[in-house]
Amino acid sequence: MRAALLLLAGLWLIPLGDPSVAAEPVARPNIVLIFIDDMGYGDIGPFGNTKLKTPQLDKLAAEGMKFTSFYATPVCSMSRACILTGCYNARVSIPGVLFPGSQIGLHSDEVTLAEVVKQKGYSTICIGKWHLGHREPFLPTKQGFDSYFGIPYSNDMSIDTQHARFAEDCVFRDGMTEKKARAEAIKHTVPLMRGVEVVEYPADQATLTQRYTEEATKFIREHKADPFFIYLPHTMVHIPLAASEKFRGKSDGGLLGDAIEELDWSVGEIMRTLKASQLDEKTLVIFTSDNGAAVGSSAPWRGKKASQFEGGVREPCIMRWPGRIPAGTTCNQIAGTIDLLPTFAKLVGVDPAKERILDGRDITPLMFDPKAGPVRDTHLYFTANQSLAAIRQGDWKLFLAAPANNGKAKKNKASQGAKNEKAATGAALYNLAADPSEAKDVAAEHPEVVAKLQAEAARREAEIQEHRRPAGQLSGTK
Ligand SMILES: [Ca+2]
Repeated sequence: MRAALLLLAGLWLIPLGDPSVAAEPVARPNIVLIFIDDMGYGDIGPFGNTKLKTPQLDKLAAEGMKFTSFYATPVCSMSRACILTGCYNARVSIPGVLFPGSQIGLHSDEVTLAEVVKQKGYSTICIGKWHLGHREPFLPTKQGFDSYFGIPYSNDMSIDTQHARFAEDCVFRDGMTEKKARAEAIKHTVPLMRGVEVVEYPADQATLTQRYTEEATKFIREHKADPFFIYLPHTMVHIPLAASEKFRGKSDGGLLGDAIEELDWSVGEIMRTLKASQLDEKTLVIFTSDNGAAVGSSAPWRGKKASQFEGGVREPCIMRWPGRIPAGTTCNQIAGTIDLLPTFAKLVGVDPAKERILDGRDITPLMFDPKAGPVRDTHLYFTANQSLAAIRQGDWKLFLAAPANNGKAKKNKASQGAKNEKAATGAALYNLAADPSEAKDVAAEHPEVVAKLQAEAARREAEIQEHRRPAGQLSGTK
């Protein structure tokens, strides 16, 4: 009936699987996006871990959809650029990792996830590790988030002694003073910020997961009536690992296990709060990670953090939205963090591609139908230096050359996964269906596939270089 009325009005309704889903053009769910740092594919129960207890994530997966070909990138900042802009990091000129001395950040002209949903009146908050520029013009509150609470970059870094802006009531811990903070940058000692000001230094990392969770649940309770978007890029499980007293020493997986089990608890608290607020059915919850395991497990894939093998970039991902995403299902199609922006845009009813090229695609067809065909059959693997290292098309994956040096990220002890790449030299072709662990280079047997993928890679990289957009610069710097 509704379709007929729309037809009479001159509109055409494209059926997408279940017609009751397709007939609802704009759903405007609340969105909670949980983005773990350095957690690998094999680190949690739903994706095969048998050692750690992750009952809340097991439940999330049982009530939602697991994605088994969900791509992020090898390291932190570039991964955040992808998830927030819907583009490969090379298109928005964000390198692998930014540092406390970095003068750049995500360009203010980029339209972030928060700015997309803001157009439809969403309340937005960023809680956790930002890592897209710590200088004031680049912070979350300048990129569409109403508020921000978290650390500006990785927890193994140090304070920007020159530019940190301390709140009047900043809590200085461990005998620290502003004078001492300005005098020396100490590794593994980072500021905790609210808005654009430092509110605690050094941040008490053992309680961050707990405090981020409290911030998120408070936000949910306070925004029951509005649509909202919570972006929760956790500080854990990047090294130095930490867990609160309640979880420390409790898991069978050392401090990493404790931290992961605390993150699982955090997911449970958020779900409990959504239910108590009667927002369960109105909320899309997404759980994923920014790159492969640093100290944990990327099993069954080859490689870990910083690698372009699947273990560096293919992440556990769970999406739950009762009544919309079929429960207990799995999607094996190619998808990834770059697809979230066009997907959110579709869900809230915004056209994000009007003035800019996006690399991601709307993956709602995958979310709503586990039998759906591919939305995009190609994925590009960019390096920290923003060059193209590999391309996947369908089941074929071609390394264009020896996997590139992942730049500064390699210096990080947590990035030792890069070592695992050494075996691959020159162009190498893998069939991910027949050989998911990328053990056997079959380039010599399939020269026509190599040639086709090389041509496609060259075409795609040339397009991105041609339409590349700059990173944000501080005024007065180049
Ligand atoms: Ca990371």
